[in-house]
Amino acid sequence: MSTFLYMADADRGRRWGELFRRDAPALDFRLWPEAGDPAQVHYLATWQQPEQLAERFPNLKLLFSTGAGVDQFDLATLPPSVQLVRMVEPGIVQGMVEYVLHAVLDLHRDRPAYRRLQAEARWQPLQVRTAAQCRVSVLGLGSLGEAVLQALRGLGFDCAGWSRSRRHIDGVQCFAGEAERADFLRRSDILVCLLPLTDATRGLLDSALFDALPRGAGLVHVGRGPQLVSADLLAALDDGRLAEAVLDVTDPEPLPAGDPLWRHPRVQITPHIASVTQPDTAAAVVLDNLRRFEAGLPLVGLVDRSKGY
Ligand code: NDP
Ligand code: OXD
Repeated sequence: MSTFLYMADADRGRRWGELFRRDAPALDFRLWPEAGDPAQVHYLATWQQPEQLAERFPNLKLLFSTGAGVDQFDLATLPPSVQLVRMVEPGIVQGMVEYVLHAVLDLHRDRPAYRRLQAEARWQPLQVRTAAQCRVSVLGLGSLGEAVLQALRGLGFDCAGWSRSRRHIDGVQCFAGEAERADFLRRSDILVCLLPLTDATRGLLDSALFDALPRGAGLVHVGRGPQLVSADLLAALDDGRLAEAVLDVTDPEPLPAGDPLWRHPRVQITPHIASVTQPDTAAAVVLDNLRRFEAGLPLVGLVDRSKGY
């Protein structure tokens, strides 16, 4: 009998267990540390790559990330026989859509400025613009970026997206690759980062990128902390190149109490909660992937090791 080992948050894991026992009773679902016979562990779901994975689980076939990102895995040390699958499930998509819509609307409707005005008991209307007058741009057109753009488009924002390869999304101006990056940035009143962390995206949100945005742009960063050069962000906020920043991810995490980002009046921080995998929808997607694997069909969310995401 194959074992499916769940090695992440125990509360959510218990719910995965109920669903697996109900929908895949032939599978031996186990919650870490009750791993059973390690040689029977064919499937593993985890957020962090366990040390000595190959030695501990010599017959592992599929490794599921319990998150959408896989930068926490060391792809070089994963045996070639193990396929890595990231989380592509409706619950995590919905959470991200909610977070980004909230952040974009907050910036678009000048809520940070009104909070500052209220703190001074000042009644001062600012110019009201409609969504159609606000150009929102998303870095990354994957499962999350595309869903976010469709929701923003539904609210009437003027939308664009940027990816490595050419994508087509109805009603969204799609840009691709380095050659089109400057044009993309130039039309970004609010820039949302939803890129995976790779060598190519580390440090991408830096002074040069902020220079390429319209003066006074807003930033919503929900990708990964190391994509942002914090000192460059603080400088851009201080000299007015950027107006506001909403950061859900930082480097390091947790952000140390003394970090100047915490106290900057134009920075809003949340502790990497933009979106979280939801057990019910995630378990259904993983079970479907197991059936696909058995049938030799392509897996949903299979990581391309050559690209790193
Ligand atoms: P996907 O892998 O589905 O999509 C990634 C997108 O980024 C693709 O469009 C890809 O281009 C593009 N991309 C990657 N590298 C580059 C590059 N160098 N230049 C231009 N475009 C690039 O990822 P998801 O949408 O599922 O998730 C995105 C990220 O969101 C995750 O990796 C994670 O870091 C973050 N995340 C954050 C959460 C939070 O709570 N803050 C929660 C969940 C995820 P192409 O289409 O050409 O391949
Ligand atoms: C994820 C995350 O990648 O939580 O799912 O950031």
